[in-house]
Amino acid sequence: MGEISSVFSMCGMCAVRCPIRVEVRDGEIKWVEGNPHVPAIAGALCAKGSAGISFVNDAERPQSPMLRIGPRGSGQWRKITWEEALDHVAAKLKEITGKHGAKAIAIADRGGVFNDLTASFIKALGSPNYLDHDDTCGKNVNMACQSVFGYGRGDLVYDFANTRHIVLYGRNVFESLQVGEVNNILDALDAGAKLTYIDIRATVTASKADKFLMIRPGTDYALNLALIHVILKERLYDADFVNKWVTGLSELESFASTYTPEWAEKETGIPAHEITNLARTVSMDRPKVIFHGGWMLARYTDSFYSSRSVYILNALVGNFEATGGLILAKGANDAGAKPLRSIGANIPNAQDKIFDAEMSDKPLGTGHILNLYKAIKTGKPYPIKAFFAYRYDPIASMPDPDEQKKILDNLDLLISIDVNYSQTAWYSDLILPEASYLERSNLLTTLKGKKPSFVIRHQAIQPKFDTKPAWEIFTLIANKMGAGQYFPFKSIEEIWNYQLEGTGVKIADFDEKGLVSLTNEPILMNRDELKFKTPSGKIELVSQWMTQNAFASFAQYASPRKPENGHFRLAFGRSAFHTHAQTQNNIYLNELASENELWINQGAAENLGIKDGAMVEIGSSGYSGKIKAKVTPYIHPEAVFMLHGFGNEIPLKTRSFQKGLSDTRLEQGLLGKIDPVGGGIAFLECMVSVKKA
Ligand SMILES: Nc1nc2c(c(=O)[nH]1)N[C@H]1C(S)=C(S)[C@@H](COP(=O)(O)OP(=O)(O)OC[C@H]3O[C@@H](n4cnc5c(=O)[nH]c(N)nc54)[C@H](O)[C@@H]3O)O[C@H]1N2
Ligand SMILES: Nc1nc2c(c(=O)[nH]1)N[C@H]1C(S)=C(S)[C@@H](COP(=O)(O)OP(=O)(O)OC[C@H]3O[C@@H](n4cnc5c(=O)[nH]c(N)nc54)[C@H](O)[C@@H]3O)O[C@H]1N2
Ligand code: SF4
Ligand SMILES: [Mo]
Repeated sequence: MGEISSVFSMCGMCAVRCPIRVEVRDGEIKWVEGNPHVPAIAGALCAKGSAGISFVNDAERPQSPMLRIGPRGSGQWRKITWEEALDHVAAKLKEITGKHGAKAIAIADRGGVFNDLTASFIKALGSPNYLDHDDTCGKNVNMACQSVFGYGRGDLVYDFANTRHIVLYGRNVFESLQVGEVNNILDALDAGAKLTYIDIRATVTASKADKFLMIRPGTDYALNLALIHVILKERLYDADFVNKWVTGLSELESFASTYTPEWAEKETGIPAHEITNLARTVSMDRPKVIFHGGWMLARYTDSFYSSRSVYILNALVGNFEATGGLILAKGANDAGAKPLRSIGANIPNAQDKIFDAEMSDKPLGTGHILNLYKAIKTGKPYPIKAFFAYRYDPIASMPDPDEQKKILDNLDLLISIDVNYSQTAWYSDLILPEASYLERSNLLTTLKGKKPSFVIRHQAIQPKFDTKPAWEIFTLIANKMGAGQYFPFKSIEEIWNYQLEGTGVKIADFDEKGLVSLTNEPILMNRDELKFKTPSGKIELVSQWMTQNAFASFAQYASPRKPENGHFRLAFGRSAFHTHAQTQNNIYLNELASENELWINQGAAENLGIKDGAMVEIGSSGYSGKIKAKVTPYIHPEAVFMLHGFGNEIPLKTRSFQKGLSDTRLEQGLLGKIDPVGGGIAFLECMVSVKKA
């Protein structure tokens, strides 16, 4: 038996990418744990991270390039070599660009710290059409944050470890989890911080909260308007901070004047005294207070404004760049270091504009996935004929899969680059299988935060199957397409050296800990010299950016629709055991949670004669399916809830095939329903019928 070697890398079982340490012997993974050198991780992994070894060894994932030989979605494939696959891609792309130009190619990925590769690749092909998945995740929150602070959601980090009061709106931190964040929050709670949790149902996070407030679905905006009302009326805000850094306070004051706690009680179901009390309690702890709007506020048609109200509350308690508050994530420049060089640094920008640059009725920003679908469907403003879904599964992550497939049928080429048979891969013309995260290296990246560092995902073992890392797949395609000068790399080490040029850091510097810290001390701006990326350089309660785009900065509250009798609003979310729709087939995780069930309020269930554990039929215009009921007092009577990602329709994934029910199938007719300002998809505007099966 050979020696055990230790490799530092990054987990890939979800998009959090926790730093890990991997033990390898004789080319096999023997052990994976959280990187012990990272204090917030300290060796810890979640269940999904621990199941990573079984993912690597799982044969129920694509093992070589696969070319579709039957109709789309038929599951008829031919295994081909990489050479054949690349020739096929190049031939098809050349045919398409010959007719329609390079702009007929689009690529979408899940976004995140490695997207320099994807964005540079599409630029090298001469197309402006790169987009990420954010319209299905945090887009409204992101846009709301930008409108207030000028910074995006991802530019700010939460200093949980040092805070005094955490207010979470459906941010289920202990199940929809990030290991480091969980540890920091637990430490803060041990040190006496308070946790207020607002959700339509009692989650694990609710069970750890000092105060759980069950809210009527879709009414968080009403709650926040009342909190703002009390904070302004009682002058509870941080006057020094606000006077110095916030503009538009008097406009906010007159806007919020009628939104009293008593009014909000009728909307939200949360007693007025609880609202007043929350406003007063957080004010005593400011600025060490965090209002976290999570992602789930971002699922209704007014979510931009409810998210905006969360950031306004953060501004009023003056927590920006304060210990225990919201901190601007610092990068290499802030640490006085040279940033990693972008792969695309020397690639000229495409001459054409992105597909929705000039579309009318557009939400803030560009690169909206539903606008891409519009272009694919109508050929306007110009035809999009080739689409790469890289690390992205739109068919599983957006409403109404059948409607999506009809739109995608307008493409001449649909390629999925994935580690799984995703729903989108299954409908593609070609699957290019990426090596799993333990079998490959990635580009280096910067972990921004109070203490920025460069981090590495380092290959631990050789690929088990005929798969390749993304950097190599994109390099090979670029070469076949005559754009090889922009991707001249022969190995990942060449890429790393290119990225590190001028930084003074060497590849070997990552060996000891898996990361290279760029500072010893946390970097905080002087609170007297703050900078905001808004046009005025201040926190803008009345946003110039929104005004320029013809959107109001404050929107009157509109009460969400109440479901009819026997109907409920369909809510969804995650468990600690699964990542979206991608892990249900994992041997271990499947054992932990193999099906989803329908949470339904006890009183509502009694009215319908539904018993706990009995099968129920859930229906939604023309589609219906059955799962078990979980009857509980701990969910609001207007809503039912199920875990996302179940109801797999791909027979090759035998463990999860047809287990549980898919929430996206129930979201009939919702493709196209968005928040008109932020652009996020309004998944929760979905009403379903429920009856005994
Ligand atoms: N284990 C695990 N962790 C994950 C992920 C994963 O797939 N698995 N995914 C990651 C990603 S991409 C994301 S975006 C995050 C998501 O993180 P979160 O947004 O924290 O988690 P979710 O589970 O999606 O849903 C949160 C909650 O919103 C509640 N909710 C629904 N409607 C309302 C409402 O009107 N008001 C309020 N206040 N609450 C409401 C739901 O009941 C649910 O409990 O999780 C991340 N972490
Ligand atoms: N109905 C409903 N819809 C939802 C949600 C919901 O809860 N309910 N959640 C929403 C949210 S918050 C999000 S973030 C999105 C998530 O949906 P997506 O944005 O599609 O993201 P993921 O499902 O995390 O991953 C996409 C694909 O990446 C693949 N993948 C994973 N690791 C790798 C890798 O290393 N390399 C490559 N090439 N591929 C990899 C996975 O197999 C998967 O097919 O869905 C959104 N849509
Ligand atoms: S949260 Fe869990 S699955 Fe996600 S990266 Fe961290 S250890 Fe891996
Ligand atoms: Mo997400």
